[in-house]
Amino acid sequence: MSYKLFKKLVERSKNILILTHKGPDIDAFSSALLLKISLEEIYPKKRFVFQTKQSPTIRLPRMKDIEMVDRLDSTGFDLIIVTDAGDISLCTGDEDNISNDIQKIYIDHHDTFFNYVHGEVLINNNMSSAAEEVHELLKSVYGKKFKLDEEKAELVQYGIVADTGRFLYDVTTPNTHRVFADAKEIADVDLEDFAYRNSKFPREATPAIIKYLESLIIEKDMAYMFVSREDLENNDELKKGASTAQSFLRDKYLRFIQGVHWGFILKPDMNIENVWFVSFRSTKGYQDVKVIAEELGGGGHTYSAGVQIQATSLDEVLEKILKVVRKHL
Ligand SMILES: [Mn+2]
Repeated sequence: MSYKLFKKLVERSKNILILTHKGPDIDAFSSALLLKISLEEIYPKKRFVFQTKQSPTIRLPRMKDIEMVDRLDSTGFDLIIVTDAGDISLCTGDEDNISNDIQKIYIDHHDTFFNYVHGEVLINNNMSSAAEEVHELLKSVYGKKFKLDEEKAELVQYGIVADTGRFLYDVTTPNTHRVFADAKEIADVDLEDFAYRNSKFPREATPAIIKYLESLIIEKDMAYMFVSREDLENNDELKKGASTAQSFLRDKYLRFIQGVHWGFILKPDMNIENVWFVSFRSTKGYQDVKVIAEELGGGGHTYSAGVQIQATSLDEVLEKILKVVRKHL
């Protein structure tokens, strides 16, 4: 199966490029770094390069192993391994130079599946995190040759803790705890400190947070917030802070209002005209937002789902969403 194919493909390659998704989160960095430093130990004669265009927002072990680039470039590589994403389109933009002809392996854990063409390998056992996927892959393929040291053990824990919300989310399985326990035995990560550092956001996001909050509308037990494309286009400060504001309010505000259990938050795609990102969040025992996202053409999980919608104006996109949402109110 794909574990065997992974080994075969790595063994016949000399120059291996490791990539992860755009706007990498902690699990993306942790899984890619874990893979890179482990494979380097197992194959000292091969070259492994991990390219990204952004650096982590918190300090991670072996961060110096990240090659920061302005554009991703696969020239000179004979294999690409992607972690925490199931398709190259999630990793690259127009400025990048990634060849279609190079063999690709995806190590992912998300529910979204793509169409795989000849020469593309997918490893996805739907685990808690890409870090857990990489750990299980390496352990299974390389046995004792894959050894957790302090740095690797920390990366495993950071990836798992970040993607399970400190084991709160349903993606946590008994195996997640086993992998975590093995890593914790080698290096003890301070979870409280990590969670605190990981939930920091830049103060520059404040104007965008205010803008979003001004838009807040509550209907029954559902709340939503939005900003218009014009708001962001005409104000650089808002434009810069919009993504952070959106994720902060989505995860820490929306469904914590008394009487509210679910809702959505809307953000225009500033790269593609007429495209909007909608993120839904819900609470156990209340609305299944996956159903709503699917009805709109998107997908996700019961309590966390999303969709991209095409619409020429804020009014139009809100109308499209609310038409579906109100059926469930
Ligand atoms: Mn992940």
